[in-house]
Amino acid sequence: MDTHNIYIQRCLQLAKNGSGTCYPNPMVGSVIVYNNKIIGEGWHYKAGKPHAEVNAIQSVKNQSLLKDATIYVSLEPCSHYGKTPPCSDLIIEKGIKKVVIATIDPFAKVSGRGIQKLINAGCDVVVGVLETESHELNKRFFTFHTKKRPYIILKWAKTKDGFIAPLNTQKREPVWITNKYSRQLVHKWRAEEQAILVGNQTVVKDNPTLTTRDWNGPHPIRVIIDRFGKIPKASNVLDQTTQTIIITSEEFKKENNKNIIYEVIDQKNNEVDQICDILYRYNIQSVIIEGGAVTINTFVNQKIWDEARVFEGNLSFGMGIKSPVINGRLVSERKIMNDTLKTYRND
Ligand code: AOF
Ligand code: ZN
Repeated sequence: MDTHNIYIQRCLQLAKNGSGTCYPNPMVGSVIVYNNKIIGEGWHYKAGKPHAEVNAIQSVKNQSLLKDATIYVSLEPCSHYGKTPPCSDLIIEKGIKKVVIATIDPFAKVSGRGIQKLINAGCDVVVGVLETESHELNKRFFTFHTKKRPYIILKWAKTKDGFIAPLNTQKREPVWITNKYSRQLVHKWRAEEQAILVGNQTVVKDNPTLTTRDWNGPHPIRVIIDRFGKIPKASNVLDQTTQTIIITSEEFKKENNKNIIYEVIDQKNNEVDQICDILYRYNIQSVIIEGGAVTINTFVNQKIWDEARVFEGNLSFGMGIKSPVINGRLVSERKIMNDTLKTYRND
């Protein structure tokens, strides 16, 4: 393996220490190498706290070595005064002359400016080492900043005979297709994303809570598409226990109250675009869409999704609502007891 790859690999590994704490900032790691030895390491732990490069530089005991060292970082060093001062200034000030970067920062205030500052100061800059891996690590952050919409994960469960739900269930509770282990995994997934979105029919038929009650993690923001004011007042999603956004039409908009906000879309413009714009406005970097068929198909038909996680349970319905069909790249397949989980990417 190329030495640059080895050190960037280490940056990516360090970056993951910020998982779950550094949001909405990306996970970033940095190492400082002198004479083929790592003399300093750091990562970005929390938004508002020092960036990876600052921590790596501070960790070097003999600061006089810095001027002959190389700094590796998994994201372009920043050039702006955000919650912290620019990392590219610090690198220049410390006299570090070689900088190896995995990828450009997609954040508009930085994007290329950090690299330009370093080059202008006479640094030798290499960009693009393990770029794909670095994008993958921060797939939500990159999608949010480059596509101006959240990273979209579609999730559904289908029966052996290809149905997502039975026809006309009268009861206001879900019919479980998958086993309890798969269902717990979904709660873990919910804790990993910033928002969870469903359509009104899922709320009407299943009365879901859309929380992470089977997992120890934060609840995502609930987003309900209810253009025609169909969801009953007593729905669990209206219990005000966690932040909820109801996307509706002007005529069905209600007064906002504790934890429930109404957002309006119109009939004239594209529905998916309007939903994405609202989520972007709330700085939601990722959303898991859990149904139902109509909502998932709306995103699938417009090809606006990034990842699909599809369970196949052991049950058959004989008839029912057909599972969505996607045209994506199968990236993994595994068993969860008697369920099969397939993951697809839309790239
Ligand atoms: C870096 N190194 O470790 C990270 C960077 O509000 P601030 O000051 O924390 O800046 C946040 C932005 O800085 C964030 O959106 C992203 O563009 C960049 N993150 N940059 O040089 C780091 N985490
Ligand atoms: Zn920075």
